[in-house]
Amino acid sequence: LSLSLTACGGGQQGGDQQKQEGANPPAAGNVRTIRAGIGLNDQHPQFKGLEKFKEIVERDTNGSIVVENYHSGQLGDDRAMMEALQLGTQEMTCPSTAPIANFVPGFSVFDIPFLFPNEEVADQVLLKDPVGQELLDMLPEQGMVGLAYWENGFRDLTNNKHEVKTVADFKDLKIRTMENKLHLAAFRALGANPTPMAFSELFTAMQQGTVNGQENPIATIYLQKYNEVQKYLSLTHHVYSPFVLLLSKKFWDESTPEEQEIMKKAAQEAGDYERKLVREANGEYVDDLKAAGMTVTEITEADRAEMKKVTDAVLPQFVDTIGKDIVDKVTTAVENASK
Ligand code: TK8
Repeated sequence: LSLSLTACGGGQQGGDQQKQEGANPPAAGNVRTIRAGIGLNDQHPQFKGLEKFKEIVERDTNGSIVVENYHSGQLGDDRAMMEALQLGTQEMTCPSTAPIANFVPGFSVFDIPFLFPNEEVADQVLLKDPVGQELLDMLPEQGMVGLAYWENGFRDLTNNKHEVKTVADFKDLKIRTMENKLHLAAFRALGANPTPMAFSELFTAMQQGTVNGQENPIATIYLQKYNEVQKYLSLTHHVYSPFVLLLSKKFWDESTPEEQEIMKKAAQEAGDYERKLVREANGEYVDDLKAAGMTVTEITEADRAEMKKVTDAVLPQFVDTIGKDIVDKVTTAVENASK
């Protein structure tokens, strides 16, 4: 077996005695399983990222940690899965930061509309500025460990009533938002009639007309086939949603320092891969959505500035909850990265 592992593991480890010893398979009783669940389906880059994470972790721990991936809300919605992580009855999930803010309010800093001008600035703030790690460090207190930032992406608006170009067009749209107070307040300020709802209920809600609009990145809109129930797509890019790959603190604490290191590195590497796939997908699918019959509307810079002015007005009431310190650090990091 040691021979075949060497053969699969690549030649570069060939003469390394240390590594070969490490390649002994763990005793059967020591194998621990990470059950990872997400709300998106298995076509989404996020699921492919989880498959990459599985590949790396199983390889580098020589199978002492096994990863089982579940999609489409098979293990529950974002809130239920995070609660299961806290209880230690599920090991991994990868929600947007918006629902994480119900557990660690600081994450709501990323719910500030029109905060990031582009993906490069998002990368700089999340992956390079210390404030990204500072926020992840608040998770263990809530029974979760943040292994890495992944990407959901810039969110765009769809609806089934009329084209949305300007602030005035939001009026009376029944928009599903994530379960997040800042998102609710922002859409209310824009004149819409927002309803918070779990992602797993969204498709049916649009189909049945409980809501007539929603907002998510292009990859989600296309891969979840929202074009079947939504006619209008507006490229608002109103919020950038990071994902955080979360592990239950229980599983983390039961892991050796070597395993922790492997999981952390795998989370980052799989995240780089996922981010690349998401960006390709978000670029690619607008034309496919047009071809599928959606009306795609660009937002002018002037109209986007008008939207920002409206949503900026709700921010003061959230600063204390998020933490002024975090808001200042993130906005400064955005300014520096935008120079
Ligand atoms: C999937 C969600 C989704 C998010 C949402 O579980 O709820 O709209 O954007 O990607 O995390």
